[in-house]
Amino acid sequence: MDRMQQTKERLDRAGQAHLLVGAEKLGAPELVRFLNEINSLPLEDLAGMLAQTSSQKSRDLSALAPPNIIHHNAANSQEFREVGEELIRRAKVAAFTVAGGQGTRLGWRGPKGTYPATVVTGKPLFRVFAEQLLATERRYSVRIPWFIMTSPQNDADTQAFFADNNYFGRHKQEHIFIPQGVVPCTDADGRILLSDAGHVATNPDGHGGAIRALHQTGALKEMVARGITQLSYFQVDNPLVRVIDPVFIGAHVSAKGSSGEMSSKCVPKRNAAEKVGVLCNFPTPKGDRTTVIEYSDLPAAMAQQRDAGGELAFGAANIAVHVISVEFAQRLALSAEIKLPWHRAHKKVPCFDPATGAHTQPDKPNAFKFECFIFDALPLAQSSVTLQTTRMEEFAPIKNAEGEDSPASSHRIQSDRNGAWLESVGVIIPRRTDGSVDAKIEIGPLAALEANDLRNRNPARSIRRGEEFVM
Ligand code: UD2
Repeated sequence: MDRMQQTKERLDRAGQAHLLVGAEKLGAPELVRFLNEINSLPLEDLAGMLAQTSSQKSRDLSALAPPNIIHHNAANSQEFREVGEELIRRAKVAAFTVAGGQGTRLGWRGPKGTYPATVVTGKPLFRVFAEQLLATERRYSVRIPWFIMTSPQNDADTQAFFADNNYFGRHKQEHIFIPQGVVPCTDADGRILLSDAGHVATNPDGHGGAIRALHQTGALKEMVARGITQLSYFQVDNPLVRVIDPVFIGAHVSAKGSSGEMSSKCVPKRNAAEKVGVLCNFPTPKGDRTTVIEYSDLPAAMAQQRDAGGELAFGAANIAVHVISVEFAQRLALSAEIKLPWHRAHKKVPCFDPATGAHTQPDKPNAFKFECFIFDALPLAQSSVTLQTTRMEEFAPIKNAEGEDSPASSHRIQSDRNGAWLESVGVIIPRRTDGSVDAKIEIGPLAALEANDLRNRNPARSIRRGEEFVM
């Protein structure tokens, strides 16, 4: 049977026969490409994805409780640090960045990791992370592999950016790019949409697609072969993330009962309305588990609920920084029973009607996009730690062009953090009446990975109001 016939039958079975309407008008190479594209899609899963996502809103949240949070203090930090450092030194830890998102809110045309993020010199996000890795490699005399999840849309541009920048001075072979999968966008009836003649409208399958991508690209096998046991997972949008944090890694492997399978960092929510997921605890027959409730799913009454101390009861913001054990990732990837759930969002997706040849630029949502979220793996983890940190130290994401979580807000937090680090070694820092730092201060990872690293550098001086300062 030829490829066309095979595809037709598969589409018929999946109720998607409309995709081939007008396909006879495509040239031979376009048709081959189109058939390959269709055949690479998870067509058989679509009905299940639709059914599962239509019943999602009925999730019962009444048993949720605030999470058990570990707070840093001098004693446990040192203990965790020693455990984490030992693993880093023994080359057991890899970095893992999810960078396959479309970055539409920021309006940046290239991959988000190429965005100039730092306060004075405008270092791209990827450089900030690479320099942290380089500094960590030097400190522990080790090589740290960096797995970077891209999407089919931005993989080539991402890889070219690393090559053009000579891998930021790190060994080329320590960069492993893994393109994530895509899923088709559908209309309200579950019919797959075309973006153009011979092109299916698709989107990357969410950061939860990381587990599939790690497995299908052979990255998990490679980790096992290299003896890596822990993945330090972070999003591409946060220039203050600690790429490899020995304290967090140590806390994760010291989880009660057994070594942690998947752990998280959190910061206190800015206010009840902040658009972040919150970490929660919920009881299961197997004991308490951790979960993340996305802001859009948290009822307003719960979002505003206060505890006895007046703090938000559900106020542990998920900053999307995790340590994931390789063994757990393997279990998720290989088990037929455990699958991350799909979520769907109603979005505006430009599309093409092969019957009329018309392109539509919708002005209201016309399509469903499907995604999996990595934090849905948390409830599947048998052991998990939630470590609280502060927004100023570790969370200044760049998501929107303006307002909250924008380059401007990120710059303010970066200067506040860097100012506080310098103050801790005696530098005089100008502050506004609201306490924020009144200067633009940048400290590169090669100068300091944390405040303590400034002790030997003796930057003894003061910074003037409005000054741009880089080290
Ligand atoms: C995410 C969390 C939110 C909060 C916040 C913290 C979700 C759904 N929500 O919000 O709860 O914790 O982060 O900063 O995650 N990505 C891919 N492939 C994809 C989609 C996304 O690699 O298919 C990456 C993307 O490049 C980015 C990260 O995942 O690094 C976050 O994606 P997002 O912008 O969709 O999530 P956001 O910021 O709405």
